[in-house]
Amino acid sequence: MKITDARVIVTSPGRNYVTVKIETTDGVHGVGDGTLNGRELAVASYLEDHLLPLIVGRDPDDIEDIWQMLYKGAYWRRGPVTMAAIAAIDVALWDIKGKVLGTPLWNLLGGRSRTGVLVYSHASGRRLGEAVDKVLELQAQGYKAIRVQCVVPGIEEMYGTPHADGEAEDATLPFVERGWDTASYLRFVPELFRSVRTATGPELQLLHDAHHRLTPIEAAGLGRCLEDIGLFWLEDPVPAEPQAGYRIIRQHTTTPIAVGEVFNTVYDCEQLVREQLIDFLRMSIVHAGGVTHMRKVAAFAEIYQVRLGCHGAADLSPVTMAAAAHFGIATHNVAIQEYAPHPAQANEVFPHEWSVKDGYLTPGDAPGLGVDIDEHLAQQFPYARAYLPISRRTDGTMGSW
Ligand code: KDG
Ligand code: MG
Repeated sequence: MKITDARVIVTSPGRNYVTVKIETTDGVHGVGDGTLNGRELAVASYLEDHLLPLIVGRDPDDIEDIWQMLYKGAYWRRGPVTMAAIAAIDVALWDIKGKVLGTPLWNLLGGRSRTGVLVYSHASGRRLGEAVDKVLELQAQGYKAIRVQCVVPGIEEMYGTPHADGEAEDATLPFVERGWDTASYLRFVPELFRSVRTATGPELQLLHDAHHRLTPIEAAGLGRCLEDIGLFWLEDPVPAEPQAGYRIIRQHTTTPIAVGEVFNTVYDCEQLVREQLIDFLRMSIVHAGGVTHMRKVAAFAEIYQVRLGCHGAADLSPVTMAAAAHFGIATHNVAIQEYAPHPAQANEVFPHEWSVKDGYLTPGDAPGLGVDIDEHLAQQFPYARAYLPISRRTDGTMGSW
């Protein structure tokens, strides 16, 4: 079997997605996601101009060899653009292998470790009461784990919460700056979670994303304040470039810590995992080199009792969610999967077998990934340039988004 054609499809059914479709001499095709929110065309060019010409004519069975060729052959290794592009090809090759062998991806990864992958959904509000109501609504729908974000009084627009006009937080054009005030945030979050916990009772798993906004000592204090809530995790408390900062958080609180949605190779998490400075790793198949690399990340983390809770915002396409479902079913140390529903048109462009029911994600039994792209429909949604925002603190300095 040989690869006969490989192309990139950029489409925007509600938001931008970059997809690779690989065709073979056997008439079987595979799909992979390479979406990098706000930088989609960089990945599309990397694929079209540099990687796809290298794979046409190769045997799609040799996934590991192709992965090594794409990773090492660039000389310039790692980075989000490179690793998303490699991931798109890698996942499409796993899809092809499953289809050729007539078996779902989870079966190629060692079979089932569980019957369903626990997911967490997002509850958010512009006011505390609204956020609590949303949590109760999702709990009633069967979700067993819910991430809670709420606009902090005094900060008008912020990460993970609806805008004043009711629209969900998203990448936009033009590029926007949002306000940020750490002191108000640190005062408000414990109050938010006390109200949520009182309303939900003890069993619901609660999560929160600080989205890289704090310093280590601020994060340590917040973690300590939230200990009686029993959070499932506090995510991205500090930016993860200086990783030793996580030692400070660890020394002060038992609130579990999740990090890593912006990581793209095992080297980005090596110290955090080896020193057991975190509890959950958020790396995802699309941003970390595909199934081939994420298997190695998971195996490494397992040795140190670090579990996976992969990134799954709606900017990761339904193709990545399919891959995550198979990976989560097969991989022993996957603890949870983020799940944010995709726009309705995206579900039409990417028809899929995976589903979420009663708080669990299952991949379905179709061979390969069980997801496809309707190319004709995709053409009706042209790419629309959009940027994630950035935050600016009350004193006028630039902060992290
Ligand atoms: O594109 C960036 C988003 O995916 C990210 O901001 C979402 O932090 C996020 C999360 O935890 O889902
Ligand atoms: Mg996050």
